[in-house]
Order: sequence, then structure tokens, then C-alpha cells
Amino acid sequence: MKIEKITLHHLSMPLVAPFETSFGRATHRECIIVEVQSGGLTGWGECPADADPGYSYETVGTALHILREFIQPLVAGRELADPAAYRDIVSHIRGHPMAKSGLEMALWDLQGKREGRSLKRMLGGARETVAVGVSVGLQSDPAALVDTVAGYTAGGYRRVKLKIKPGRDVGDVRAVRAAFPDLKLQVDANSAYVLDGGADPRNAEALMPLDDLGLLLIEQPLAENDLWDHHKLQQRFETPICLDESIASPRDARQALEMEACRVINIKQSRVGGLVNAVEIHDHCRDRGVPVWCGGMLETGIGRAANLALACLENFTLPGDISATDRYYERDITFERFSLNPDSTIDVPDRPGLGVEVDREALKACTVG
Ligand code: OSB
Ligand code: MG
Repeated sequence: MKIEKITLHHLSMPLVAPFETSFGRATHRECIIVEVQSGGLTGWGECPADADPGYSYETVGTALHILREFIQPLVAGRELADPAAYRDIVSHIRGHPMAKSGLEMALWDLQGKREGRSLKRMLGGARETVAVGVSVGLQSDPAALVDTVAGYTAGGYRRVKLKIKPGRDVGDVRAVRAAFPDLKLQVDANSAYVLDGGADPRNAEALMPLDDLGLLLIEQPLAENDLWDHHKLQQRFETPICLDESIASPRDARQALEMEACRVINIKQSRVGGLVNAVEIHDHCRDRGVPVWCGGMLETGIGRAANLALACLENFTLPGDISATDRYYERDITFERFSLNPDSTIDVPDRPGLGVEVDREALKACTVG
């Protein structure tokens, strides 16, 4: 496909409710939507880098810089065989996986539209629906958290992830566990703890009681660049440790497993530089018998469609952080809105490419640059 034109849309979208994690509180979600024209077709991609470098060093600012100054000149006007060829062309750009993934997604959408194949089929997925859960942000106190979780379980979510941070961990999780003894429950610390921290309030020792609360997994307790301490922490826990931020490439995934730094991997196609890498990580984990699940970055309908297609692959055996549109946005930028089925699944688009149509008016309404 010949890449004729690339347009970058910088969006800021109001969330239906503030989302608080160990790294901050957000009322809006910023991202970059990538639009690519080729042969009379339009492909769409999403780079979910946020406004601040709280989750990752990438921000909308860095991603715009990398896309405009380095990626765009490499691919504009160029003939590209497929998304794998694109990955090779941008591989010499160090880091910046989210910036790279935004354009890659648009190429998958284009290729699917050209070939009349859905992303799900291009990736080799067979499912029609995907099991999902909901990621619940920090609330004002444990009682408010129990109320919020009750709202989601009443709405049909059968797996809940709780965000934790130092001082707001075991107490919060105990309260939810007491109220929902059988709920599939997991936690995510977003790197807020340290190993063997002595009197440091971030000492991961405080998390030990979580091991008795029947959690599916404990996500990213320690720093992103710290596989070794995750290995040491995993040895103390029966509950599987799952890595999110630490896995930025297929090599990171291989090394984390060889090192026994985790027993589960959260795959986010954006964090690992795109779907080509995401599938490689999936295949490697499958071959080693390590379960994976699809993480989320509060994506719009564009990124959500890609996440659903990816989560159709066979080794995505744990519910994903892919919730219904109404958990995130009142007005999304796709005409399609994703809804939760009574069995806590979401239907996977099966039309060509991502299988969603962009609502240009909605896109314009939240464009800030
Ligand atoms: O750590 O998984 C995370 C959202 C933004 C950045 C990082 C994370 C998250 C979530 C929400 O947990 C996942 C979602 O519902 O999209
Ligand atoms: Mg996470």
C-alpha cells in the first residue's frame, strides 16, 4: 500500500468519571488519532500516550514529536508491503513504542479494508466475543470503593481490577473481598512499591496479606525497569505477579519469563510497539504455557476495536481490561459503541479492518491540536 497522506489528531476526551491510579487522577483522556490515506481508503490508528509521563515516559507531546519528525518522513509517500514491514522501517528509532503503534494500527486497518478482512481474522483470532472485566480507580475510602464495585458487578462485570497504592492497598482489597467473596478480583499498583524498602511507606512487604485474598494476579507492583526485584517478589508470593509497564518488547517478555519475574503478562499492543510485537509476545507465552490478557489504556472506539481483535487469540485466557464504551465516554469518536453482554463479554467487530467507522463530528469536537 502506498502511504499518500498522514494526519495526526490530538484529542482530549472527558471521562464519565475521574480515573485515579497510583500515578495520578485524570478527568480527561488525551491521545493521538492517526489517519492514513491510501488508494482511496482511510485507515485509523490510536496512540494512547497520555498528557503526563505517569504511566510511561511517552506523552502526547513526545509521541507527536516522534511521529512528525521521525516516523512520518520515513513512511509518507512510501510503498509498504504490510505492518511488519513498517515495524522494520521504524525499528532504528529507539523506544517510543506508543508513537510507533499508533501508525501501525492505521496500517492494519488499511490492509484489512483493502483485503476485505477483519483485524481479528488477519491476526488469526477465532472468537466472536471476548471475556472482559473493569479496571476500577482509587476511590475516597473503602466503603466508596465497595459501592463503585457493586455498581459494576450489577452492570454485569464478572472480573474487577482494583487500583492500589501505598496506604490504600490491603484495607481496600479486604473490604471488596468481604463484600464479594466469589468475585474474580485482581490488583494493579502501577509501579508504586519498592522491594526491601525498610521503613519506606512504599515497602512491598505491606502487600504480603494480599496473598490470602484469592486474587487472580498482582499487576506491576515494582518499577518498570526492575525485572530482577519482581523475580524476588514473585518468589515470596503464591499469587501470580503480572507485568504491564515492564514489558515493552518481545525480548522483555522472553527475559521476564526466563527470569521468573512474573507468571502472567498483560499485553497492550501500544506499550509493545504495535500488534506485530503483541502477537509475537502472545505466541511466545502460549508456547511456554504462560497465560496472557489484554490490557487497556482508556482507548477510544478505535483502540478498543484493536484490543478486542487481539484478545481473540487463543492464549488470551484471562478477562481483559476492555470495558464497555459507557464506562469511559459519554460521546466516543466511533459510531459503534461497545456494550457488555450478560456473560461479561463484548462482541468483536468482524467487518474489514478495525470494523469501526469514525464519527468526524465527534472527532472534531474533542480535537485540541
Ligand atoms: O495500568 O493498566 C493500566 C489505564 C491507563 C493507563 C494504565 C492502565 C490503565 C487501566 C485501565 O488500568 C484499563 C482500561 O480500562 O482501559
Ligand atoms: Mg496496569
